[in-house]
Amino acid sequence: MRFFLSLERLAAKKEGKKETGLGLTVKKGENFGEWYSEVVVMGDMIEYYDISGCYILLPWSYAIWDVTLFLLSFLQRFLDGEIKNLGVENAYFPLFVSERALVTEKKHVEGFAPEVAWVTKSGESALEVPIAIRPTSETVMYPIFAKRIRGHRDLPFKINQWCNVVRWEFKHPTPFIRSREFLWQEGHTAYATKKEADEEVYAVLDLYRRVYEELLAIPVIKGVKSEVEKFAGGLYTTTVEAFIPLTGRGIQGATSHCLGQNFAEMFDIVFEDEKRERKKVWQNSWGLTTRTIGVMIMVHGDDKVPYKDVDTQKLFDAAASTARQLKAAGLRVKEDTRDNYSPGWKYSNWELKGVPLRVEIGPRDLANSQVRVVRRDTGAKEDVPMDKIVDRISELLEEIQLQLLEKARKERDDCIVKAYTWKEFMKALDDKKMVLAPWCDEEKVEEDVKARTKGESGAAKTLCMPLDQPDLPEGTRCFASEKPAKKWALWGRSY
Ligand code: 86X
Repeated sequence: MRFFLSLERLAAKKEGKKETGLGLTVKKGENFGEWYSEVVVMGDMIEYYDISGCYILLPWSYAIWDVTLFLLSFLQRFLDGEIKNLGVENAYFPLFVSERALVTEKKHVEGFAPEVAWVTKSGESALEVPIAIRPTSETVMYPIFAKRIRGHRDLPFKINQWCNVVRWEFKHPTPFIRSREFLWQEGHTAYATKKEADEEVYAVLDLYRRVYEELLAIPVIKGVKSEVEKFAGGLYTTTVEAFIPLTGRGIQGATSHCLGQNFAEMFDIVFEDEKRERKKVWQNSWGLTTRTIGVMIMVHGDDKVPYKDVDTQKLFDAAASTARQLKAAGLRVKEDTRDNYSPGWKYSNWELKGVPLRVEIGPRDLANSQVRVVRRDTGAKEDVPMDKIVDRISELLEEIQLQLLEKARKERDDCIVKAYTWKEFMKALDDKKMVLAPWCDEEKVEEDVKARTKGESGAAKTLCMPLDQPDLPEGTRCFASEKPAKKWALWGRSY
């Protein structure tokens, strides 16, 4: 799979579209990689950059990230609001990490080292000590945790930050999905007891599920990562896993870790408990990134480029008044008053960008005091009296959101297959499915499955052990080792 088009070709395509009114040149189902590249560029979401793996997030896609804040703050201050509801405060830590801090926790940096980007010069002179750019902020934050946490009254200690991070990846980059710089929120918390830490891990995981399901209309599976796939610096890792039906790949949506006491040990984050005994804190960390935007495009994007033409009419006043009412009701509205494009071209353009509802106002509508509302998902059209637009449009948006989620969930569920034997497992993988299989939960067997499935499209791995476990009758055997099965694991190829 290649997600790459040359800058020149992309530019030519963009120009070509403007001149000829042509839409996407490839269908989602025919060449998914190329389709994705075209959508993110022609939909005005991404601009390429002269450093490989770096992308400009244009307002149209950045708005999703913003909206994940705004809409939610609108709908009870969602992600940021909910994080604050968990008692976590926002702060901002530096972009740069000293080498000394970075290597404090060896296990954590081990394996990641090749991905760390370093600043080695200022102007022409070499820096005395090179400085790393944060790939994640454990090593930036935890010295401060150690300093500020003294006694049990300082706990829990809960910090979140919205920021950029840099990981110099060498795998093929893909806009939003895998870029060398990306945006995220990273939450870092410290507790006196494991029980409190455990509770937060799952509270945050459910918050992430809600971001996917309630905001982006993407079904996810909550689960625990295997020992092989977990974050090595922590105790256990939980995940929300999404699925891209067309490529048959799972994708990690967000992650919530219990770090245990490893970092407390390394960074000496200790407190005096009620009995004046020195204790190490229990820590969590959790993050959700702009990858969410890529998953949304991959799951809900389509080939729709309509070309219906109507008379060009300038009914700006009616349009402005409609937009004003909708905005006052808290809806996001874009008035397209460009008169150098035909209505048909403009419809195509907004379809491509994925706007869920289009409101058209023509002379006939004006005469009848109505507007025409067109749903993107079903294509359904209806005439709505002007004095009912706010209520009706709010209702429609709600309906679209629910139907998108249900449609994506059904499509995802159709791609989950239960396999009890190696043969069934391989068949399902070949059919681009995710596989739910009884497993002995042994690391060696997991590595073995990876090795045996290695091929052109990448090895299969455990995506998670779903929290929601089907029945596992006594005597069920592992699909791979035929040893007694301990749990159901979800397997698949992934991003
Ligand atoms: C793991 C762990 C954790 C806070 C999260 O997943 C959520 C938010 N952090 C991140 N991870 C690394 O620790 C890491 C470290 C280095 Cl040095 C690196 F270059 C890349 C990394 N990638 C992931």
